[in-house]
Amino acid sequence: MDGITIALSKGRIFEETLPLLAAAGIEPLENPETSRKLIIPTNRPDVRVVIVRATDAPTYVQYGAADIGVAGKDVLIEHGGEGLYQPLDLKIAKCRMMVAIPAGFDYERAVRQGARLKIATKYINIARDHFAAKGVHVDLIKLYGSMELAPLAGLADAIVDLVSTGGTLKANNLVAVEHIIDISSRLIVNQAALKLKRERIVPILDAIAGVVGA
Ligand code: PRT
Ligand code: MG
Repeated sequence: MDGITIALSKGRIFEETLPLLAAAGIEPLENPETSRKLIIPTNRPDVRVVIVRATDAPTYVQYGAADIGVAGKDVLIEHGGEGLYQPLDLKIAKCRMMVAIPAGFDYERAVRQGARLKIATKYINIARDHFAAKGVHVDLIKLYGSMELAPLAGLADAIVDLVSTGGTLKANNLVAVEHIIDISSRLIVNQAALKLKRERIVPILDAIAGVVGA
């Protein structure tokens, strides 16, 4: 496609990216929460938005199926960032990657005693690096969602997950014991598209940089 394709996920990333696109003069013509369309036209005939799963945004941009996208730092670390230019921290969809345990589990003591811990997470790479740096032996159990359930159901001793308000941990009687990394979403750009469609992409990047204060 000769125009510009922007990959966004539904929910918080779409909502929080809207004002940034508006600053670049781009307005999607439909709301993905109510429309079932996966390709959404915008007020600019040469710009369209494709709706992808949050974890798939880097893949679409890496292979050039989208020129630009938005992805959480969590998703980018797990993906590896190959083929992606990451010019801007958009400072949206902010949260923290944490280790959490069931209330009452003496995590510090287990770590001190060199226990081998079972950790359930969607973020295998982040969790592996974190526990390796601490010298803690872990068995990582890959999950695709509802990590909070794992310690309650006896699947794991602890989880590595994102926390924003802390409400989900609290509702499930879990407590955060370690902060791994602060997370926000970044703009990602296909490196070849940036060269080939420079005169169209750079003004969009500049307008967004202007509103995020970069
Ligand atoms: O939901 P789905 O399975 O479709 O995909 P997804 O979870 O990957 O997408 P989405 O839209 O939920 O998240 C997109 C991005 O938003 C993530 O990649 C993060 O970078 C960012 N983000 C910011 C969050 C949160 N805050 C967040 N709180 N992503 C997930 N959560 C979840 C968290 O996993 C936990 O289950 O919300 C729950 C905790 O929230 P609190 O407010 O109760 O602490
Ligand atoms: Mg989600």
